[in-house]
Amino acid sequence: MNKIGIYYAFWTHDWDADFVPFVSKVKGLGFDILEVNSGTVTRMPNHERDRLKKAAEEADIELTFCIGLPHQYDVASEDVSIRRNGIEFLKKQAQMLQYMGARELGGIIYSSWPASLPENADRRPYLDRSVESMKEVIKTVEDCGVLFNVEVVNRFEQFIMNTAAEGVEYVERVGSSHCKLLLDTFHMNIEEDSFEDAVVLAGDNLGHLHIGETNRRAPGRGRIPWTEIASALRRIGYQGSVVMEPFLMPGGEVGRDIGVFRDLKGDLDLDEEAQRALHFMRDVLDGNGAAS
Ligand SMILES: [Mn+2]
Repeated sequence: MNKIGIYYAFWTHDWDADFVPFVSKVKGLGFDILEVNSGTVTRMPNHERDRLKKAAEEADIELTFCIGLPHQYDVASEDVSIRRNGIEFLKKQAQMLQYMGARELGGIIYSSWPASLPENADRRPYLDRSVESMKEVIKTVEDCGVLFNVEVVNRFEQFIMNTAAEGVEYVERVGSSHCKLLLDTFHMNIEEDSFEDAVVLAGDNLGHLHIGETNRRAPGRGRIPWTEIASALRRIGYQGSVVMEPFLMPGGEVGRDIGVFRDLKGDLDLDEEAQRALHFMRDVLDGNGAAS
């Protein structure tokens, strides 16, 4: 059975937050996982990390980590000093995961976010530099016994990989079982010809899954073909985490960076909505026909 989680920023306007209160919140709602921002935890002093780790252990909530690297840490940059800073930052994140007793980190960890290709530039040199940087980072990731999942995102947010096929090519070039793919249904909806084919193509390289509707509502409110996705996940024997990343509220850093410019929340109670989506996904992943 897949563990199901939710990203804390469903409830926040800022990326930096105290994650401890979210541990008991998601536990109370019935989730297995709380996904948090790894940049924040990497910058935390150890006594704050200890507080978060203890809260998660006591609640039996797994912490997973996510980040879109800021431009000063772009490991695909033409500027060697920016690449070096990014490589060192990612190594620190691997060490943070090990310290936290956590298993995995995902996101745009292969370049920066958001980013577009400069006019008339060739994508390949960025890809090549990214692979070289990740090959160095992944040695530390292996030493720490953790997993880095590169997130395939849509063309409006990144240019290095937009499809599962490009993601598979990337992780095969990195060539470590500690580097896998993160697919996200929101991005897949824009770029993939077929959800099923993309999941099957990812196969054993799929390390983590983000879920959300086409407009980033919580699962079960829109047009994403959940039964098709769940059946593809069963076909590849996917045992990894399934983490929802809904964003309903405009405003703050989160609203700005995610592009939430209208109120998608309306009269919804956020906790009830998260719990509804959790039950919906449990049903879908269990293969129950009730969800379509
Ligand atoms: Mn995502």
